Amino acid sequence: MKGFFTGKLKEAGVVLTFQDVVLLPGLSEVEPSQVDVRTRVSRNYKLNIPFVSSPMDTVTESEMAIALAREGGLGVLHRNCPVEKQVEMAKKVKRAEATVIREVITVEPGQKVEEALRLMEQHNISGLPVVEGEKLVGILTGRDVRFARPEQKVSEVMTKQVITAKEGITIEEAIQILHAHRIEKLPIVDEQGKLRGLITFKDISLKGKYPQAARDAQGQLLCAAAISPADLERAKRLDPYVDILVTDVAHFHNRNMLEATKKLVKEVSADVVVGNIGTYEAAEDALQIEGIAGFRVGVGSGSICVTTENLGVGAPTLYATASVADALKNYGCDLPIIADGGIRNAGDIALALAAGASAVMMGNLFARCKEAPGSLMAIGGRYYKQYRGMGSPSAMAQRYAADRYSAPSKEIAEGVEGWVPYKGEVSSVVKELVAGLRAAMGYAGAKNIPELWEKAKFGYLTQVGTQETRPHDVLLPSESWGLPPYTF
Ligand code: CPR
Repeated sequence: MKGFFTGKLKEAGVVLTFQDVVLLPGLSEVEPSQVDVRTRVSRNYKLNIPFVSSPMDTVTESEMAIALAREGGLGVLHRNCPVEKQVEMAKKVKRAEATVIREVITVEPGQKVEEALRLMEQHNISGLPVVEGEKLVGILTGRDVRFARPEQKVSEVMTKQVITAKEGITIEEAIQILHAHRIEKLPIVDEQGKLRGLITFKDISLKGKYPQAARDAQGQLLCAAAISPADLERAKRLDPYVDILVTDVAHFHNRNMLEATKKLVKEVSADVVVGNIGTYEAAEDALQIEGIAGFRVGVGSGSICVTTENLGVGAPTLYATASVADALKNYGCDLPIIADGGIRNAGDIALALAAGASAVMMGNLFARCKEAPGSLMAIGGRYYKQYRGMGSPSAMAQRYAADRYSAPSKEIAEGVEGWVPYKGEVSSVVKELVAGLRAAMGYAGAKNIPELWEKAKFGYLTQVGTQETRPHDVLLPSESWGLPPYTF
């Protein structure tokens, strides 16, 4: 008998999305507050919360990356800008809080006080080491410049007797010196008196303020940046300043992308996370690239995405995660998966993790935050932030990310641009999502993410059943009283 699944359609499998399934409750031996949400985001890096922000120009620049890393997550700096700007953003993240700052901003003794003041303001710092070549010859503090005239030379007002330390000093020793001399900055110098780094009181005190932060081995905040596999130059320029490079192409399962990444991985020292991919076969092919450090998965689920609507193509994030996890298991590979696109709340995060992801990437939920670069706007008495897809006409007009989408699709928008409700600081959004995730993992009986992979059981909802899983048969105060959304 001929039916719907005839001919080529016989091969059509069911492609499940977040809204199609539930996590079934399981025997729990932990309270939600005890659930451990720490994870691995790439081969060599761990996070304290499984959240990554999307590389989009209305989501992640330095401010978001700093705020999210302080909470224990990771920001991926967008690439819709010249490489210089992206490198500057990465440096800013690394400088935000370091035990020892390596990229020290300095002045020369012959420069004018006004130039030094400008540098201090531009980088939001309160003092500058003074160097002749690489040799430390003084330090210019807030106290030194307070009564100085702008046209004076730095050498006339700087403090010449600088308290310094040698390489290898511990934090505790540094605190003692800073305290004993009532100073805020401690330059690190080598045998020849050359400046090698800087320890500041501000950074040390911030470390205590954000104990949850995701940090590298030097105590600096973790930082990732988006690249195109075809732009080796950009990757190499970013490599010294970031821990992770994330390929940022809508369809990574493409011969050119695979070949270009093979070369790229050999040329950089950062972890390279590849994506986006959405199928078992794509994971198999990506696994042929030696040295990759993780996968970014999901095609067409993003909240600003019209790829599926306009082109009829997609591998929804939940399906993509489960497919790639399956491939990695069968190939005995334990690299992390980042589930990317379509996450609306803590429930979707729990589902993505349960399907095999180690972390989730979110654009929409983080675009709502104060730290996102999008503009803030009041509409009808409420605040909203701008949020746009990287394949939206306006983002593509900015040129740099246009190669995220293939040549013909540049004429077809693959994304939209709009507004999302303003939610305040990243810290409060993260707090709410973590609380929800812990509760969901508690229901599933999992005390950590690897246990969730093992224990999670999914249930499939019918379309009619989905209605029952939402509030129903009640008039909600947020709905228009004139038009009740549900019939009684
Ligand atoms: P949401 O969190 O908004 O649902 O999804 C964000 C993800 O959408 C991004 O991390 C990226 O993978 C994807 N994305 C960004 N711009 C896009 C366009 Cl124009 N089209 C399709 N996907 C896009």
